Amino acid sequence: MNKLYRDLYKKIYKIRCVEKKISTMYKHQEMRCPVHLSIGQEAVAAGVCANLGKKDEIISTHRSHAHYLGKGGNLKNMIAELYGKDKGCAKGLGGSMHLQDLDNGIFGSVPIVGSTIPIGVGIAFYSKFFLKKNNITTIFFGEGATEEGVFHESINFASLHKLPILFVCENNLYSVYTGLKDRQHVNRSIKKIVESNGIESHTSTGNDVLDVYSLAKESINKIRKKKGPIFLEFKTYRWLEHCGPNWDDNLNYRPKGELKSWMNKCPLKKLRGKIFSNSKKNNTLDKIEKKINYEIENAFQFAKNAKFPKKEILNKFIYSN
Ligand SMILES: Cc1ncc(C[n+]2csc(CCOP(=O)(O)OP(=O)(O)O)c2C)c(N)n1
Ligand SMILES: [Mg+2]
Repeated sequence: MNKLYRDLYKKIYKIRCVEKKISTMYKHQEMRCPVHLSIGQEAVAAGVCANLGKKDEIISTHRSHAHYLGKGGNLKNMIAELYGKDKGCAKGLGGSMHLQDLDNGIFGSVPIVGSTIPIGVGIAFYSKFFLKKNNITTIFFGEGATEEGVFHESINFASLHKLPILFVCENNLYSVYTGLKDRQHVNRSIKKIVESNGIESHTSTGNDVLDVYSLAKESINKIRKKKGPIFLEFKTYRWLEHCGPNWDDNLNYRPKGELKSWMNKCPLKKLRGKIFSNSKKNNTLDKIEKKINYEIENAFQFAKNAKFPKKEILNKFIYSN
């Protein structure tokens, strides 16, 4: 099987299965942090991160599992974080919305909507002008964050200083329960807004990982040639509730049939379809899946067996005493 297909399949399958497992295990009430699952949106994280090197940095939001895993974050430490254990990637003090793994270029995630955008711009500024590194910073955010003032200040600054940033907006049509039409003028185009700041911008479908991969590859190559920031908007859709492990189609905030039509565009099924039309060797996928399933089981065991942090560290990682 084509190596690219195999790598992308590994990423998408892993993200999907980790989140499905979180959704099942959450009901046992041992993970006590809120969880924002991105089942249905995996292709964006997988396709973008497949183009990034270990030292390229990413920064993410409340919905960060896919970005963390796509970028190669340590799975055991992620699950331990969700269980609030001392082996967690934020020492068990942060939970699902505070994932980080500096060894793999995962600077962090923060749940304040829009807040990570200027932080990402700061990382890129420091990297370009002080460290003089040739790496790029990818900032993931939802379309809701583009309604925050800080987004507009950040893109202006990034453009002015030609910073090596890939802005990735996952437009899943909703901010909590409020759809786009109740939040934005019908003619509002995020792409045009960003373009008007002098930044090359593209809008694309976000459920075909090969499309995401190609657009991200082309954009990242341009950024590496020091041409400044690029903005990508991917149209995608979250299947489960905004926050929590359940389906919420009974709440009626989505038009009838909308969820089903997006489930028909499942990123995992789409990629499987492409792999099978190009190769008959299904046993390669079976092997990949087995290995990942085993890794996930191990990570949950690791998290459950780990200890809770000691009380003494509670005040240790804050700015003021
Ligand atoms: C500044 C701020 N306002 C409101 C919230 C509450 N909140 C948490 S997630 C969210 C929705 C954000 O929507 P979007 O950026 O589209 O991301 P999505 O949840 O769709 O991935 C909101 C309003 C918050 N965390 N921070
Ligand atoms: Mg959204």
